[in-house]
Amino acid sequence: MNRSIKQNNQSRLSAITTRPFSPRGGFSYVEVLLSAVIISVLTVSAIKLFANLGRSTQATTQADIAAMLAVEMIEEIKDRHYEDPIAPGESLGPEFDEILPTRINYDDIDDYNNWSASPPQNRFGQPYWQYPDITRSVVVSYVAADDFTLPTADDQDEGFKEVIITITNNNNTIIQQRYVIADTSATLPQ
Ligand SMILES: [Ca+2]
Ligand SMILES: [Ca+2]
Repeated sequence: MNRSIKQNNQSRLSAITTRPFSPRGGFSYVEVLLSAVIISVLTVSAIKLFANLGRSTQATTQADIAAMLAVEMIEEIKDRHYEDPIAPGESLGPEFDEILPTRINYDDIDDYNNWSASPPQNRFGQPYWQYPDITRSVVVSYVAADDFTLPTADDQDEGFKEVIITITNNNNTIIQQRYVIADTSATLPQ
């Protein structure tokens, strides 16, 4: 405590207590009481701070898990063909022989359209039991070549598929990620 503050405190305290400030530098009764209040206020603040930090850490962890699940899914999807190699031009979704409880037979991007699993599972159908309340969903659609924000007319394929991956926890969306994947097999006009 510097001298000016000490002097200010002394004059203020002397107005509310009959006990004089100790000239030897010791705490008067009121000063100790004030310190106790300050310590107690600080303690309460610290408790609130740690409580908030706890919530923040939980939210961060959940966001991290959601981001990880979304990245895992898009990594898997972008490794698939743009179109089904056996039945190109079919409607969006898995082909007849690919409809299983798992994604094991998915071989093109739009096979993932309307895929959803809770808890999320890997490609082979192994559930991630550590995330029982989390749902991972995918929607695939065609977007216009000249404006990726617009769907194509009549689900025409203009060479771009939009993939939206949504991660929810008890129906609350944690993250939603949108990707546009181009048909790199398409030949450019000469
Ligand atoms: Ca397919
Ligand atoms: Ca397909």
